[in-house]
Amino acid sequence: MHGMALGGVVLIVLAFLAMGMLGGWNMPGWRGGPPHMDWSSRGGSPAQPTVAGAPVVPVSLVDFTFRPRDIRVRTEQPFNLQVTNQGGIPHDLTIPALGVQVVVRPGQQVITGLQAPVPGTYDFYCSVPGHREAGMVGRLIVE
Ligand SMILES: [Cu+2]
Repeated sequence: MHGMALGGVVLIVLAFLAMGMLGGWNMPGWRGGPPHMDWSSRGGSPAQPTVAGAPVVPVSLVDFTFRPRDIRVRTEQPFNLQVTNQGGIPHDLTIPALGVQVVVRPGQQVITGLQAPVPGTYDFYCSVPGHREAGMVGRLIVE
């Protein structure tokens, strides 16, 4: 009985989290992005659930760079990418090759669970218009 009740609460919490993310994506500021952003048609990919017990890999978004710019992870090991926006405007962390886009509002933090892909270097950037050109680029290095 208790287990079932607890499961229900967890589901409700997850549902609220999901709604919050969807709400974030529907912010008016995010509409009308450049046409080359194919994310805009479906609102981008929401953050993935965190992986219990996996290491946390922090990265900060600032105006206009990533700290650190090189993120190193080990292959065949899931991790939780903890993205914190320390800037004054919305930013995101987009890894095209992995289909990842994490949008974070100023002062907010989003943690997304990721499965480290095959070894290699995966470029990421902020897809907010002009930010990539301003230097918001980095690399996820899987070794
Ligand atoms: Cu940005």
